[in-house]
Amino acid sequence: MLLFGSDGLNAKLQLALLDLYGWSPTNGVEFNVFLGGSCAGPPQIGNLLQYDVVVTWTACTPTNPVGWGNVLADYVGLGGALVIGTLAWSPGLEFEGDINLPGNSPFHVVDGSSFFARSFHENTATHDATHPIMQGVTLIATPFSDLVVPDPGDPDHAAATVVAYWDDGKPFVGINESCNIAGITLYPPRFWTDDGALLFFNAINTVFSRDCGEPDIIEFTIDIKPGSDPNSINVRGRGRGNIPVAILSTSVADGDAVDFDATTVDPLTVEFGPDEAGKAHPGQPLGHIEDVDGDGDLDLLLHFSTADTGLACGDTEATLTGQIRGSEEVIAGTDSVKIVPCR
Ligand SMILES: [Ca+2]
Ligand SMILES: [Ca+2]
Ligand SMILES: [Ca+2]
Repeated sequence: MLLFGSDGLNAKLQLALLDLYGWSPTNGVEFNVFLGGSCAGPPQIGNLLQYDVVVTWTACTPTNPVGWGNVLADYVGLGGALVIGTLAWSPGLEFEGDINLPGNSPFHVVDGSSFFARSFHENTATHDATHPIMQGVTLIATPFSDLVVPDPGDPDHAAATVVAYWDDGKPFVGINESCNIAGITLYPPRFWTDDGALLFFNAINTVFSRDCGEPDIIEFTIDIKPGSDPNSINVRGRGRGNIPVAILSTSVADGDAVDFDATTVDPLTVEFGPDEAGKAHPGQPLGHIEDVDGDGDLDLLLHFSTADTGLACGDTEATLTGQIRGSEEVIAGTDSVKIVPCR
């Protein structure tokens, strides 16, 4: 692991990490620390590639911030893993260049800065307690932090995940979709309290392993073209139109395998078919809630444009995915299809 710190503030982090890793000269964890490193000009890619993980810290104005951002992006592109710690991901403090391309840094660049003391208490702060980065992290305070970790409303960073917020609701910890670049915003080691080093330890291990944990996928039952079997899909000419797909509610009491209430599915999150078509009529946020299969419980009926689904000759089944309203839980169901006309 290679650590670039600024302002000489990395000594406490280094010592804490060595302690957490049970470091000894023989355990194979090699640390290399550049004091003041991130204020200087960017390193050479060949230097970075000697390390599995690079940790950077910016609480100063980097020399050649574009060069920094480009070489770090190159490093990750060549298989490296990165933890970016920062006081603020705002002009004058952040790395620029390719590291800010979509899919790389989970940070959202903000104009201007507003630094506040912040605290994180696991009992009161919004966070994903199951995320590997947050394991054992219960309490951190910091005298300064800017509001910089990802803005899910920013389309360039929509794929990044906010793992934790400070108690005041400002973003705190984020990670990119590939799980190889983590971002943490708090004023650095000299001042933080409690689990700050553990947070970095977890982040380093997470990006090293690329293991962000997978959300559980809830399997549910769909019926493509309710009332029809086989489910013939006409992919040509006038007959194409829309495909109705029912998400069926199930209940263990009725002899089904799982309890599932189809009316809790957010219709705006559903995707269907190889091209992941959204529901037809996106301007109408709701699907049709009705008892599609006549078994007494309410189901959710949605329609999809056949052309948008990407279904084509050779396909024998189609999958619908989505999310439960107000939840990160991913759901998926699959049913058979018979594509016509096909020779
Ligand atoms: Ca059917
Ligand atoms: Ca049912
Ligand atoms: Ca029903």
